[in-house]
Amino acid sequence: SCTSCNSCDPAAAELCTAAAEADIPTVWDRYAAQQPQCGFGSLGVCCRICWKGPCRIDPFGKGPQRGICGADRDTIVARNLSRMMAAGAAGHSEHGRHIALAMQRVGHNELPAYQIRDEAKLTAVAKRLGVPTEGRAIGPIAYDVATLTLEDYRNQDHHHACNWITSSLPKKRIDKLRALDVLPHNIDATVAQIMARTSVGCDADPTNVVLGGIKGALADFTGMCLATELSDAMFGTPQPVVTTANLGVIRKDSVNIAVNGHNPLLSEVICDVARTMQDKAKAAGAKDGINIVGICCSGNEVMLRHGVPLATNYLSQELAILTGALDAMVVDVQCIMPSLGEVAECFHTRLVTTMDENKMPGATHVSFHEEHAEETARTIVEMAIDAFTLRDPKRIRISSAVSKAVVGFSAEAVIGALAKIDPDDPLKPLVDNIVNGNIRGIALFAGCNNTQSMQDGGFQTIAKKLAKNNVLLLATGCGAGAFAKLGLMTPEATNAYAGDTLKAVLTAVGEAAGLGGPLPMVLHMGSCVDNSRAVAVATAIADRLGVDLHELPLVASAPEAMSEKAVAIGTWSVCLGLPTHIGTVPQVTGSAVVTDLLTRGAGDLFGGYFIVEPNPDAAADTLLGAIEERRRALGL
Ligand code: BF8
Ligand code: SF4
Repeated sequence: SCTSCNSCDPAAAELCTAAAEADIPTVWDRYAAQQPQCGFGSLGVCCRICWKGPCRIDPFGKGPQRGICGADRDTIVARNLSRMMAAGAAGHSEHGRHIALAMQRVGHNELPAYQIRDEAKLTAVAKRLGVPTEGRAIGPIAYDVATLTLEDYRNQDHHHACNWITSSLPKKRIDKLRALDVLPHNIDATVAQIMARTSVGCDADPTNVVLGGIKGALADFTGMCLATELSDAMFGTPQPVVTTANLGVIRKDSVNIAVNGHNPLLSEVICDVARTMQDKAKAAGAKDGINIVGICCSGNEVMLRHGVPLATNYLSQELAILTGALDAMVVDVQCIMPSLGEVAECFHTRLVTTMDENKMPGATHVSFHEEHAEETARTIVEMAIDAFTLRDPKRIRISSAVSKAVVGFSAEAVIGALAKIDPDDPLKPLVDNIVNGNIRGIALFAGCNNTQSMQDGGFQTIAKKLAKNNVLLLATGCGAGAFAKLGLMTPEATNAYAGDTLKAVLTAVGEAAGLGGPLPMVLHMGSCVDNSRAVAVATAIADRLGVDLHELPLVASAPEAMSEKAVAIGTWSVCLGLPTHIGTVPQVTGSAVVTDLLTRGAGDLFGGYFIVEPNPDAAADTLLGAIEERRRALGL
């Protein structure tokens, strides 16, 4: 590891040195410049909700204990937290709406760049939602599924919960959430209501405010389910594929184009168009043609569906440009560092923004709309080819860091692999091995990178310890990016780190599925939006056992949670009944009421609760303890 960049990714250490030499600040330099960070903000006791403020509560009890309007620390912390959940829900649900609107038009044959590539998935989704399929063409089915999906953004009857949440969870869980009045009836209305009730002079009861936020977190889950499932129908459901990860995937003799952000509507078409423009790139001198690489969740999306190599995850996105060989970085929405323009200006790299609502200083904006998707993608690829000819060979620093990664474990892929062992009852081998203890439990790794901790470090430590103790590991988002870069999504990692009984199960399933060896130690389920895939597997297991989700030996961990989206995800994970670890200290500890609600009270209401533990080794022990406690309660 390198102290100046605080990462356990070897590529980060390598390229941070390049940044220092070129005097280009990175995220770690800016982190250092921000120290010490504001204590009031860190505790969540700073309020800027109205212009009488900002107000802040003295955490030591000596100074002011109320804001000017009279709000106390609990109200302030609860409001700030709920607004983060609303923002997270808005992010994922906007992404979902974008996909649903596109699918409606695909259904009417209005978008030549897009098709329904996975008709079986669309049919399955339609059946789940109650859309008729018998004897119908795929176009009208797609139109109806998309229209019903958009009802989740439009319905005004608050007795009717969103279609996508009620069709994605065990009935017992839905009943529990309904009884607690936290089931969203309309994603947009839920987000708007959180903003309204947390405005100056409204909801001041901290528990009530947080319960409002929880409905927003469940709206986030709803948006996530629909975004994932409709994306699969349009772009294909991931199946296992062997690829590579880390900055070494950027090649000297290729036009390198990074897709960074989240929405596959853009990155899919870039991949399609690039395939048709290889000759043009070669004619410009790139003898290996065009090389698309991924960053963050756009990277995860195209990695799982097409085996596109993953360049890196959130915290080292600037370093991709520092290789001096990245010709264009194309971005859409979310988790794109505003610093990229400045870094790109130091190189020949073209930074291209594409969404009219997400522009950045230092970028060229190429406005993306689905009806002209191919044309737009061609313009962008041409910009990259032009930029390639402007490279400065003296500044090229191809990284040696690259790992093999076996990825693509959608719920369908996992069940498909299990079906090779028992075609009549695919879940049986998994359930049997959980019951007999060969697999102690399942852990989902999710979430971001955060400068508060060593990049990728917590993921690595916790995963190795859980695998050694025979816990089956799933991952999404930048957590999955960490594992891919570090070589932990390989059969070799299974052989090296998994406990004996887990190894035996992964080997039996991997061999039956024709992978010629064990499944990887960590199964890559996709981007952040694809966290719903893990819930789909859990729901299938719960339904088969006739139990609710909180009874399963299932835990989640986000060692480096950072974004508002992660706040929403962590919260719904708790509300679905999972012990949910976060390794970064959330901005709520200024309120004992809110902290207690999240770490204890939630357990009584939902069965799930937050575990805050920055030390990865201790976090692994706590998660193992939670798994064993659930096993005992089930009599296992
Ligand atoms: O949605 S894990 S840093 S890139 S928020 Fe962002 Fe966090 Fe990465 Fe993907 Ni998710
Ligand atoms: Fe201060 Fe109250 Fe205004 Fe917040 S809402 S800034 S606590 S006066």
